[in-house]
Amino acid sequence: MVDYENEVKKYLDTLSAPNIAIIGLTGVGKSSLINKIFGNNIADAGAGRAVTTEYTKYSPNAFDIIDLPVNLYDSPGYEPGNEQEYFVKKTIDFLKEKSRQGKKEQIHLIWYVISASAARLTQFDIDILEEINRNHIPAIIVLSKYDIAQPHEKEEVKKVIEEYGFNRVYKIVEVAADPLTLANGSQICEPFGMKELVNLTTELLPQIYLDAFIAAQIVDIESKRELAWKYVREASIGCFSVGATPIPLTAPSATIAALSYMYNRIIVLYGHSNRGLLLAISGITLGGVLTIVTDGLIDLFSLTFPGISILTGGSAATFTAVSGMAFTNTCEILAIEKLTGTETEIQQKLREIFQEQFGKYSSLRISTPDDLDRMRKDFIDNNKM
Ligand SMILES: Nc1nc2c(ncn2[C@@H]2O[C@H](COP(=O)(O)OP(=O)(O)OP(=O)(O)O)[C@@H](O)[C@H]2O)c(=O)[nH]1
Ligand SMILES: [Mg+2]
Repeated sequence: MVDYENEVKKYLDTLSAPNIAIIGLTGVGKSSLINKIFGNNIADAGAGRAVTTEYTKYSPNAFDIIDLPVNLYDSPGYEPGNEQEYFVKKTIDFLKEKSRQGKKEQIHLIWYVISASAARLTQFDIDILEEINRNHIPAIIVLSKYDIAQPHEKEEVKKVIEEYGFNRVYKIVEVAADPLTLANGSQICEPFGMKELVNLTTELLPQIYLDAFIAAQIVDIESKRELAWKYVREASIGCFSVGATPIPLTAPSATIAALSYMYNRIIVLYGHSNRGLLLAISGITLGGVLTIVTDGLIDLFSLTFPGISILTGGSAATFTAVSGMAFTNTCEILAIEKLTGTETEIQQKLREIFQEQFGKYSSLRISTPDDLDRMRKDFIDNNKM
């Protein structure tokens, strides 16, 4: 019996988590941005004065089912005109100290947040941005509160950014993480710019941090699906390589173990999602989900390949890909749909969802790696949410 809970945790430990610092004046919307991108209200957002007073690393929310595989550092709430030099020094010291601690600890990316409605850059912004540039730390300038900025304010802030040449060194993205609420309780527009920020971030982060970052963010489900495909593809292609271990159908636990790395990678991708898998299936851990799903796999094997007891090459690749795609779809469904009922009912629903998804692909056959690559587009497109 595979201990999935433990397997998921062990896999999480192998992921390299990027260090992202979110820097900007107090009230520009740093916490709101963090909450929108990583969900679960992990950051303290609020109107009023300096909510955050030190460079703080956000610790995972107590309600989180798995640790957030990203380390977020939020800048202290600094108000213009108030001990400016002290705060600039504090920021520079923080960045230097992190960098001194080595590659794993250094800040890998900065989201530098400026309120578009401020129509200007403060000396604090300029000093910090220049320091970041001198230290060659990748950064993105986030123009926040774009929903309430007047056209002349937007123009003004961009003009100043150009005057200092920051537009040549930094990408700029316009966002509204928490648009203004009207008297009738609705927001003046939908939040925007979050996906753009996520996409720019994936362009700037070193490769080794991408899996963790894409798993941690919750605004770009398509990028999770793209990555899930990569995991499915790698596992399936592995079945063709010379000397690949056959998947022995006769030993159920070995069968599942052979595929568990792929399942772990996929479920961790969706552990943080719009609603969070935890909200979707109350009381069941990620390991529990895996156990329920994989318990049903043996029966699905024999239905797909009647009379075969050892899978090798094409049939192993087929089974790996079909179960991997079905599992990805199941995770996506769990991430947006809340399963309700008693524990037994929830488990039953979960089994049914997986079986239905498995059925969608079970007539596919893969004989060569090319067959697999031909399936990619359908998988990515057909099931976009
Ligand atoms: N209109 C509008 N308001 C926003 C937006 N983002 C944040 N706000 C509001 O701005 C206020 C401050 O937001 P926070 O996210 O707490 O700002 P912060 O940068 O974390 O502030 P400190 O922690 O004090 O440094 C809150 O009332 C938010 O609702 C936005 O995109 N548009
Ligand atoms: Mg804050």
